Formats: sequence, C-alpha cells, structure tokens
Amino acid sequence: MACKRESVFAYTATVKLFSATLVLLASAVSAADRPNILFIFSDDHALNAISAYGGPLKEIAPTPNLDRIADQGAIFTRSYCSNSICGPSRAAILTGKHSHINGYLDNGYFDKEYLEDVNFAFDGSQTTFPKLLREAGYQTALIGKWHLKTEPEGFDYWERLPGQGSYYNPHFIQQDGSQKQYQGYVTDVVTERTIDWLKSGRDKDKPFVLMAQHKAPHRNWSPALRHMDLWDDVVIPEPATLFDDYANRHPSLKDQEMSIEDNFFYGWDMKFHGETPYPEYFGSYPNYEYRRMTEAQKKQWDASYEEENQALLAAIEAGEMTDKDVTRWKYQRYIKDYLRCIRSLDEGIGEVLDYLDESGLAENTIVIYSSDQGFYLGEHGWYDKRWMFEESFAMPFLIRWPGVIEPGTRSEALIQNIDYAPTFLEIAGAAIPETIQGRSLLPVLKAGGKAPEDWREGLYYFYSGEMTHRVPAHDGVTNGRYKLMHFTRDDSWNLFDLKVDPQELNSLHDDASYAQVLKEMKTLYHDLRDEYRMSDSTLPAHRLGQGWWKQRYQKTLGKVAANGSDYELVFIGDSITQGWEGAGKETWNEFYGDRKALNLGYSGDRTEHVLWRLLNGELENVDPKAYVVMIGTNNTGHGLTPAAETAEGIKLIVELLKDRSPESEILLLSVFPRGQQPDDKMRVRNEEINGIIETYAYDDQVHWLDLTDTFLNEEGVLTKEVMPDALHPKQKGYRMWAEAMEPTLVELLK
Ligand code: SGN
Ligand code: CA
Repeated sequence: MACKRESVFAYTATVKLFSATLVLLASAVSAADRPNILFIFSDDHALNAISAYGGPLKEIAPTPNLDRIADQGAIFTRSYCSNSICGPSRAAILTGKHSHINGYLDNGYFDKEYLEDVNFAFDGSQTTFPKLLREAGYQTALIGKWHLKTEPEGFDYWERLPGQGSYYNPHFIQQDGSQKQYQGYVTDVVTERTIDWLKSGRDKDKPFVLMAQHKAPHRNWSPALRHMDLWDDVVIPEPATLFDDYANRHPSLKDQEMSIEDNFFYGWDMKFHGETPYPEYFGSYPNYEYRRMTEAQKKQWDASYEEENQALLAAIEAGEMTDKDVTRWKYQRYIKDYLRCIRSLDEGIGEVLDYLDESGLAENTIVIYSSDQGFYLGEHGWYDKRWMFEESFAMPFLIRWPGVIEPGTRSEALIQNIDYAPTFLEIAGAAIPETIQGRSLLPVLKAGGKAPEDWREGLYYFYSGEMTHRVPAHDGVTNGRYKLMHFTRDDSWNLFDLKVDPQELNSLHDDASYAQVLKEMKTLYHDLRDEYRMSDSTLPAHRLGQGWWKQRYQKTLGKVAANGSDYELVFIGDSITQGWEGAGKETWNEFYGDRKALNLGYSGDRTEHVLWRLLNGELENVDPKAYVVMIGTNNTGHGLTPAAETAEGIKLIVELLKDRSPESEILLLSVFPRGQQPDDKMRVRNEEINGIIETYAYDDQVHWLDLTDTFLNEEGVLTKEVMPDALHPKQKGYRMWAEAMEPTLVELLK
C-alpha cells in the first residue's frame, strides 16, 4: 500500500533480523539448514473431493498425488477457515489474524450504490508472514491467484493472476505491472511456472517459501481439454441432501442464491451457447471462458459438450424431464466439471512432487496443500461456500515434512488458517509477533498429530454477509463436537450436534435436552470472541451511507495519495478532533498551522469506524513524526459500551499505528471528560476506559497523556465555558487542550 513503507521496514528488518539471528544461534541451526516451505494452495477445494479424506467420491475420482502428501506426511481432519471466502481466507493466512483484525472482512462486493466508487482492498502495509520470513533470511515467492486487490508485498518474486484469474490462456500480472499471457490451461501454467521457479528462480544460498496458488477448482469449473470426457458414461452419486428442505434451521437457508436448482447460469456454469430457452431452469450469463479460447480449443470443447447439451434440450422439449430431473442433470454437469478441474490439479501436484524428488529438494522441503475454504458439492442443494456448515467451513490441510512428521499421521487437532503464519515463523526460527492470533502447529506436528494439553478448545468463525449469493452475516464457534451459529440480522442461534447430525440438518437450540450444551456453547462463544478481540468496538465498520462522511473520507484519501508523506503530525479521533476545523480553528492555526498537521477526526466516529478508515487507505503514504489519538467517547455514548470493550478498540488502533509506522511517536490521550458532574454515568465510564488505556503506553513508542483535569474546575465540574454541551470543547476548551499538550508535542516532534 504505502510506498514509503519500504524504508521503514528496512530499519525494522535490521532490528528483527538481529533478534531472529539470536533465536537461530540459540537453537544452533544454520540458515542453510532451515527447511524450505512449498505452500500449494487451491481455490474452493472441498474435502469431499480429496480421496485421502475418504468421502463418497474417493473411488470414482481419486486424487493420488494429494494423497501422496498425506501418506508421506500428515492429514488434518479438523482443519477450518476463519471466514469462508477467498480474499479473507488469504488475508488470515498472511497475517495469522482473524478478519476483523487484518481488516479484510469480505471480497468487497456490495450492492449499495454508495459503495460503488470505494475500493475495498487488503491493507498490504501490515505485517505478514512473507515479510517476516524475508527478514529472517528466506527467499519469498508467489505464483498464481492472489485476489487481495493490492499488490503482493513481502515477496522477492511474484507473478499473479488478475482478480479471479481465467482458466484458458490466462494472463498473469508481472512484478513490473505488465501483463503476460500464457497459452494453455491455467492449472498447467501455474504448475509449470512453479517448477520453473524452483529450477531457475531460486537463490540456492537461502531457504525459500513458495506459495503456488491455483485458480482451480473455482467457478466456472472449466476443465482442461484432456479431461473433458472423464466420467462421460458414469452417474456420479448424489449427496443425500441434494433436495434439502431447509427445515429446522435459520430461515435464511431458504433465501440464499447458491442453489443448484435455481442459481446456475446457462452459459457460464452449464456450458451451453446462446440465451437460455428455459429461464425457469437457467439464468442468463455467457461463458466468458469460451470466448478466451482459440478456435482449436473451442472445437474440442464443443465436441465434448454439445451432444449432451442438445440431448437435454430435446428431452425438456419433449416433456420428459421433471424439475427434479433437471436439477439432477445440472448436478451431474457441475460435479463432473468440478472433478475434472481437480484432476488437472492433482496431476500438477504430482509433477511438482516428482520434481522435488528428482532435484533432491524433497528432503528439506515442507510441502503443504490447502485451499482457501471448502465448498458445497451439492450438499444442501448448494454450490459455493460462505456458511459455517462443515462443507465450506472445513479447509483441506495436508503436510509432508520428511524426518519430522511420521508418514501416515492423522491429526484431529482443531486447527485454523490463522495458524499457518505462526507455524511458518517458528519453522524459520523467526519470532512470532504477540499480536498474531493463530498458534504454531509445530507442537502438534512433532507429537504425531496429537494436540498438546493446552491446545485450543474451540474455533471462532465470522462471515460478513456480502451480497454475492445472499448468505447472511453470521459468526459462531465449534468445539469439534457441537457447533453454535449466531445470525446477526435477527440475533438468533442455531446449535448442531455433529456426532448425531453430521449433516447439520436439525438445529437443537430450542431442544430442552440440549439446554446445558447451549449454555456451554454460548460461554465458549463469548470467551472466544473475547480471546480473539471481537466486539462491536473492534469490528471495522464504515459510515459510507452518510454522504458527508463518505465525502470527508474520500477527500482524505485524495490528500494522502497526493501528500501523505508530508504530514508530520496526524490527529485521529471523532467530532472533538474534527472540531479543530470549527471552534478550534484559530488555536489550530496558531499551534499546528506550521507543523504539517492532518486532521483525521470524524464527527460521531467510534473506535470501529476509525479502525475501518485506517485499514482502508487513510494511512496510505502517511508516516508522520507523531500521531495524536483521542477516541472512545462515542462508544460510551452508544449504549454505554463496557469500558473494556472500548479500550480494546483503542488498543487495536494503537497496535495498528505501531505496525504501520514503527518509527512514529504515538501520543495517546485520555478520553475527554463528559457530563457536567463528576458522577455523570458517561463521565465515569470514560474514566474507566482511561484506567485501562493508560497501560498501553508500555514502550518507548506510545506516550500517555491524561488531560482530564485540564478541562475541569476545582470541584470537578465541566463548565459551560469549556464545553457548553458537556462533551465538545468550545474555543476556550481547544486552547486549553493545545496548551496542555504542547510541551509533550515539542518533545515528540524533535
Ligand atoms: C465469483 C463467483 C461466485 C463466488 C465468488 C467468490 N461468481 O464472484 O460464485 O462465490 O467469486 O469466490 S462468478 O460468476 O464470477 O464465477 S471466491 O473464491 O473468490 O471467494
Ligand atoms: Ca475460494
């Protein structure tokens, strides 16, 4: 994101490299001995389509090469994502943090007009494992799908698909910004590029981490030409819940738009040409992959699909197909194409594994296979993902590490994608930042897959509810046996007992015999939300629906894009900070007029809004000498939010600033007093917050300044002369603030 960041990182790099070196010396491992990490990642790969996981398709569509990783290493059977969608899963992997902390909550597709011109993107300026591995002496590379909207940071080499990427004759964006088109099939190209990099891109004096990231088997499930006719004469078994009636679960299960029956496109998904003659069965959307093909490719494609397509149309025309028959036909078309995509993927993985063997790299290279989330293969009548139900919540996780992991290991440890970053860091002998939320898997890997005593008891899940496919916002927890889901919209719950109801067809939250389980699961839910720092105050939220707010935000983006690096002093806050442009204007000019100061105060903002802005571009290019942070009183004003919750929001803001600007000073101000009298409820609440946040100034970078007394008279009263509405300073109040803060600022701006 920020170009200026490079120099800052160079500085921290030296410091961190130094500490990393100490760790390495301590464990007497030389840099060259550290294992390489080959992270092979696909998109939307359901566990049910990997034979090592068993499942109904294992005989019909085996994946021998993926199974090779499992057989020679370990398979994790309770591996999950934190947010079942592409960008967010990738962001969680890169950062080791849940979505609300790394800020990438969803893929960023919204249906609201006012959001159209806002570019939601991953804040790539934050710390990620590739950056830390690079600092620790690893060579870092990425080939394939990225899908985070900002360019990859922290990689010595990358070559990425634009957005979702294409299956046929795909373009790749190069590090210099140019595009390169490769002829052929995307899975084969990623495989070739991966092997090429291993052959000739590598710096043989360094260990490497290579992320080889496939598009397959993502929608529209275009197979390679050589696999088009696989399973032509076979009927793939249908999942038992293909015609799920969605009874006994949240009503939103009926409202989704990801059903095989209702939401497949004639051209795009089902591979027909032209407009749909049966809009009741197929939506209209053309097959853009077909348009990318050469004439020869098209010819082969048509030779494979057209006969079957025409046969279906004739059968419908002749009245031979019931609605259910058509759904069944669509399922067959879908599942076969999906499995055909998997076939190329599996072949490609085989080639890479063979190359590792031939080159001698296998011995010291950890190979991991995973996918950004699971996927529905007709279960519940669905394709796609997003729900916390098992099929899309689960992520494959296979790992081979010769000499460390016993071949044939099966692990039931509860693991999540936030664990990958700390695992890689520990493997590299690098320090794991305290703010990382995942746990290193090393203890599990070294103990034959057994989770240590103090391993986690549950996993937290969050889905934001973006418009695509109309799956509503929900979050939840599982302990492996039970799963509790919370639906934000109507504040309602679903509870599942995975042992008696593995297909999750019957919510037990109203079942009296599960009252105790429900209670325990709710406790787990609240505990995990606390542990992972999730609350209204920490979940980044925008106010783009309010015109003035959107305008102020966009104006700020313009300012920082043009002159971000000029600012020396940046104020972050709410209306009290914004008021420097109103009642405080004269004082501002007097004190800060010559100091290249930027005002990031927005009236009415709470911690969650500040977090959203800072994560969405307001700090681009910004790296001032000092930040002044004063936020929280609107959290108090918003239903008297508990002090600990508001404080956590403030803590995240401070951490974010420390992470993005390790050299800036951060002046954290007490939340200003409000309410005229000392016993005012909100005044007391703000004081509670201050009691917590003053402890955040525990290092040289964060400075605490309590200005409470500045504004109060001797009886502790907040007078009208200072703050007429007992909340916002007037002219006199701003002057008092500036004068009281000045000595500290002078020090910090030196
Ligand atoms: C595209 C797909 C959706 C899919 C999202 C997200 N539609 O929008 O079906 O859910 O990607 O997928 S498509 O018509 O463009 O194929 S994700 O893997 O990137 O999260
Ligand atoms: Ca995906």
